[in-house]
Amino acid sequence: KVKIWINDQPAEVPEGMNLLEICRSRGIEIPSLCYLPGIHEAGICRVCLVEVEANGRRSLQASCVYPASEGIKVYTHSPRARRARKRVVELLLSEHGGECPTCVRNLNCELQRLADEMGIRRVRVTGERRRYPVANKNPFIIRDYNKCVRCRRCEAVCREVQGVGVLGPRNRGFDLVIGPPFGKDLGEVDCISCGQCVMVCPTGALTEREYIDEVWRAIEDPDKFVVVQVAPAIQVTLGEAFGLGTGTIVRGKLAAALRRLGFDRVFTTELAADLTIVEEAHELLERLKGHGKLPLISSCSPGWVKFCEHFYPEFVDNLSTCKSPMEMFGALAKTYYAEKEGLDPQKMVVVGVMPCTAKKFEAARPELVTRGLRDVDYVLTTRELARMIRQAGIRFDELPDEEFDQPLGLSTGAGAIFAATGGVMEAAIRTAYALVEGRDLPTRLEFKEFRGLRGIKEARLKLKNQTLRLAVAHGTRNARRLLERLKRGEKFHFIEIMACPGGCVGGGGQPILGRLNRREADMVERRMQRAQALYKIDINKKFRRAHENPAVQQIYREFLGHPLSEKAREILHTHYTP
Ligand code: HC1
Repeated sequence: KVKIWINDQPAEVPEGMNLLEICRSRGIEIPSLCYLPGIHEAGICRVCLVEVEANGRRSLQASCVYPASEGIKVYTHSPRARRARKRVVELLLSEHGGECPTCVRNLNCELQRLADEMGIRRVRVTGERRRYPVANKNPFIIRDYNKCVRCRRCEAVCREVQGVGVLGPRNRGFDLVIGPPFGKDLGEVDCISCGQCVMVCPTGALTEREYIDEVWRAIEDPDKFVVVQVAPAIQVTLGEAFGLGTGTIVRGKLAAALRRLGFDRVFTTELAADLTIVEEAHELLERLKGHGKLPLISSCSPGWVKFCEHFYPEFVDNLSTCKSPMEMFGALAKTYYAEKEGLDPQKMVVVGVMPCTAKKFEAARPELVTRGLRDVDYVLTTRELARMIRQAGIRFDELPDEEFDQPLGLSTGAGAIFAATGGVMEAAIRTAYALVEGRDLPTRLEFKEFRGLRGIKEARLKLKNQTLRLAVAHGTRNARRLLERLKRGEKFHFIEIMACPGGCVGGGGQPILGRLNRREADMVERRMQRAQALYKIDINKKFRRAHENPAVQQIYREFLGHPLSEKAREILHTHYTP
C-alpha cells in the first residue's frame, strides 16, 4: 500500500493500481471512453485526464494508465483537468458524424453522454471531416466509420476476449480507421459475427444489421403467416431495455408484447432446445458406442461454429450434427406445424428473437435449409425487439403476463438454462443420465460444476460403467485454450462451447447499457444476475429434463418417430464443411 492524496484527502491505496480504478472505488467518477477494465487499458482517448502532482511537478495524466505511487497528489476535477477533458471530447465531436437524432444509439451513446456531462453546448473546433461509406455487405454487423471515435475497444475485445483479432488500425493520423484489414467487410474476413465488438462500441459505429422493417412488412402482409420464436435468454434480459433491473424475469410480458405486435403465433425456442437435447444426448450415446468422433462438441452457438470453421477446421467433424435450437424450430415450424395446421410453408415467415448477431449469419447459411425453404427468415436481436415494442407504443412494464402458444410454446427447465454457459451440458447430462440409468429413476438434476463464469469448467461424471470427461468453455478465447489442449492429446467425451462470454446471456445482441453509470453497467456482474434468473426459472418448472417435455414427446409421436430417425436426421440435423 502507498499513501496518496486525492483532491486533498489522504488515501491508502494499492501501489501500482491505476488512478481511475482507485477513484471509482472511492465514489469519484472520472469520465472515460477507451478504458475497458482488464481488457483495454491503453490511455488512448485521453478523456480520463486528471492532474497529478509528483516530484514537485503538476501535469495532466491519463488516469486509466497512471499507477499510484507514494506521495502523489491527484486532482480529479480541477479547472485544468475539466477544461482539458472538455477539449478532448470537443475534438472527438468535431470529427463525429453529428447525426444523433437518427442514430440507433441516440440517448444511449457514451460520447453523447460525455458531452452532456461536461456541459458541451457548442463544438468550438471545426475542421475537415472524412466521409466514409457505411460497410454493410454482410447479414450481421454494420460498421459506420463516420461514427467511430477510434477508442479501439472493439479491437481489444475481438483479440483479448474472443481470441479472433480481425479488427485493427488501418492508415495513420487523420486517416486512421479501426476495422478489418485491407478495407474489407466483416463478412469477408475471419469474423465470427459474435457481436462482442458491438457490445463495447461506445457510439453507433458498430450496430447489428436491422431487420425490423422486413418483419413489420411480413406482419402487415395478409398473405403471410408469421411465427415468432424467442430464445431463452430474452426472458431475463429484455426487461433491462425498459428500465427493469438486471435479471428481471419478463417471460409473461414478452409473450404478451409479441402477440400485440401482431405475430400470428408466439412460441419459444426453448421447445427446440429440449428437442436438441434429446437428439444430442442420443448422438452422444451413439458416439460413445464408437459411431462418430469424440469428443462430441455442441454446435448450437453459431459464433462458435464459425470460429471452429475458420480456426480449427480439424474439429468440424466433432461438432454435433444437431442444428441449433433456433434452426430446428424453424424447420419444424415449416414442416410439422405447417402440416398440423394446414398452412402453406411457402407463406410462412419464421422470425427468431435472439440475443445474438451471429444468429443472423446462421439464418442465412445455405446448410440450414429444409425442403427448399430457409428454416429461419429473419433474426431480431433483443435490442431490435425492444425498438419494435416502442414503435408499437406498447407500455411494456404495464403488460399482463401471458402464455406462449401451444404446442411449440411448451418447455422445460432444461431449455431455459441453455442460455447460460454450462446450461447445454447440464441439460444434456440430465437427459443422458435418464436414458442410461432408466427414465423413472430419480437421477441427479443439478450439475453445479458447470455453472458460473470460470472460463473453462471441467468435471468427470460416471455414466453407468463409464467415466465421462466433460468440459465447458465460453468466449472463443477460452475455446481456443481448450482446443489446444485437445490437440496436445487430452481426451474428453463431451464439450460445450458458447461463443459469447457467459453464454447467450452475454450475447452480442443484448441491451447495451451506455446510459447507465459505469458500476451498474458492469458486464460480468450482469451476466451472473441473468444466469441466476434462468436457474430460478428452471427450479420453478414442472418438468426439468428435456425429454419430459410433453410437446417434444408429441412431436416424436406425431411426426418424427424417434430420436435420430430418418426424418429427424432430414429435418433436425445438418453438416458443416471446413
Ligand atoms: Fe442461445 Fe440457443 S441458447 S444459442 O445461447 O442453443 O442466441 O438464448 O436461442 O438456437 O435455445 C442464442 C439463447 C438460443 C439456440 C437455444
